[in-house]
Order: sequence, then structure tokens, then C-alpha cells
Amino acid sequence: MAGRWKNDLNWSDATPMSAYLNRRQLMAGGAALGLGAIAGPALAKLNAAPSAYSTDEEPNTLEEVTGYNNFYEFGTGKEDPARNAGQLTTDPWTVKIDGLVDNPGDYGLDDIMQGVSLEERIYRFRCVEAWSMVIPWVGFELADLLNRVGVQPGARYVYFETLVRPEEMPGQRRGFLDWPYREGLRLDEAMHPLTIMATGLYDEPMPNQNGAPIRLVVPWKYGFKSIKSIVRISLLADQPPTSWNMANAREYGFYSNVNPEVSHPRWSQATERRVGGGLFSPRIPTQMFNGYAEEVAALYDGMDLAENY
Ligand SMILES: Nc1nc2c(c(=O)[nH]1)N[C@H]1C(S)=C(S)[C@@H](COP(=O)(O)O)O[C@H]1N2
Ligand SMILES: [Mo]
Repeated sequence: MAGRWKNDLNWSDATPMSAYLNRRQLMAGGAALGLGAIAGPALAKLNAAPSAYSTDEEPNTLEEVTGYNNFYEFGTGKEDPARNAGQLTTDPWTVKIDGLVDNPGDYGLDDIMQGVSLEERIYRFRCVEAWSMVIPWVGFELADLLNRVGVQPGARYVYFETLVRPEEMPGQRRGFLDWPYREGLRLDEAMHPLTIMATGLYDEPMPNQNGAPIRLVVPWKYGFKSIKSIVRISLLADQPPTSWNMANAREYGFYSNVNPEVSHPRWSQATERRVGGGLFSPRIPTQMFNGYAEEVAALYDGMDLAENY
């Protein structure tokens, strides 16, 4: 390994985010590596419309996108989600939308999907652990949903929660994180057209290990902001607590915008490893805002990005 930074070297090892967790939990979680079976069902094509926001970079394969995941509810190993997420019941599915909205309620997934236009968004995806992929998501703009439920004037933040169901989520039977997994965005970030609710990938319904049936994707932020399997969306006046920030505020900020100039305390963020490139493929430079600076830099005008990491 060249250089002083220890960037993730092995696909299946406990990678940097989990490094501070209890060692015994990790050993148990990393035991008996399976074959990374794909839990996604082969269902009808979604026929999502193409989008001008898509990159023309070569997408990662379906096997890579569904076989190398972070989803701690199913374990901390990169192959645990593919092995364990098949047990998750995703139908019926309800999302509670509450807080500062005109039409709060428990919305069935069918209600949410009624009238949305699905687009394919091929986005770069950059994990804080310094690996990346290119993923052909299918989804709709979060702004569409928020506008439908009616955001009230006092709302400044959007808060999200993943479901808690330890019977089906073996990682929740341990204290890896303080469940539920929680995330949040500033309202203007949530309303940005790049921010999507994804319900599929590769033109098929979302595989469980990628956050079925509905998850957030915010392509200019580190991957942990893109919370999976969402059951609650709240519009709030104040900045909400978020899982990785609660676990380690020094290492994981609320903003977590991809920034090659601001190192993680334990590793550099200047470069990344594109998953699937092979053991000897060169690391590639990480781009400011993960390459979406033109679209989103204005959201942070006047902010010190090293301070607000
Ligand atoms: N509920 C939940 N959402 C989550 C995570 C998680 O552990 N639980 N991991 C995050 C992290 S660290 C990353 S990098 C991405 C991974 O998404 P992918 O497996 O679809 O590539 O999901 C994010 N969303
Ligand atoms: Mo991540």
C-alpha cells in the first residue's frame, strides 16, 4: 500500500466505517462469507424515462451493485446484505409523512407511486469509505413528493427513518448503530432536482439489499446520507439527529458533501477505488461534490466546507 492513508483494500473486510465497532460483533458479522447471492427478484421492467442528469460513465454491473453493499441492519460485511436481506418483507409498505406538512399521514407505497414519473438516473455513488460505483437508479424527485404533501413555511429540514424490524434484520439484534437508521437533509438539498427517491435499479424494482422498496439517493453526498428502506419522512424546523453523526460526530458530519480536500480523520478523500476495476486498477481522483458541483455548489455559497463537513 502506498502512502500513509489506509483506504479500503479488501472487498469483504470490515471497512473503515465499522472499524470502531465492537471487535467481537465484527468477527461474528464477518464470519462465513457467502457467495453474494442476488436477492433482487427478476420482475417486470419499469420502463423508466432517460434523464439529462445521467452520467455517460459505464455503470457497474448488476452483480457489483447488488453484491457489495452497506446496510448495517443486515450485518457489517459487504456481502451480508446480499445474503440476509431476502428475508425482508417489503409488501405492504407504509411511509409516515409528518411534521410541518399540510397533508400528514400514513401513505401506502402505491399512493406514493401514484402519478409519479419514473426516470432512470445513472449517478456516480461515492461511499465515505473511498470506494465508488456508477449506478443506474430508477426513481422520482423527492421534491415531487414533498410538493404533493405540502411543505409548510416553518420547515427547514427533512428527516428520514429506516424501518425497525429485528425479526427480519439480524443486524438490528445487535447494537452496531442506535436503530432506527436516521438521516436528514436541509430543505433546499431535499428539494434539489438531483435528489431522488429511488424505487429500482437496472430498470427493475429495488433489490432488498439496496434499500427496497424505497430509498433516498443524494449523489453529491457520501453514500451514508442515502438512507435505505424508508418508513418515515418528517418536515422539521430544526436539524435532526442522524445515525453516523450520532455514532461519531468528528468523523461524520451532517452535511457530508463529497469533498476531495477535506480528509476523513482516518483516511484521505482525495481519491477513490471504483468497485469492479480489479485489484490493480489505479485509484481515480475524487471530484468536488462527486462531480455535481455545477448543479449544487450554489447551495453552499458562503459556507466554510471544512467547518461544515
Ligand atoms: N438504512 C440504512 N441505509 C443506509 C446504510 C445502512 O447501513 N442502513 N448504509 C449507507 C451507506 S454507508 C452506503 S455507502 C449506502 C450503500 O448503498 P448501496 O448498498 O445501495 O450501494 O447506503 C447507505 N444507506
Ligand atoms: Mo458508505
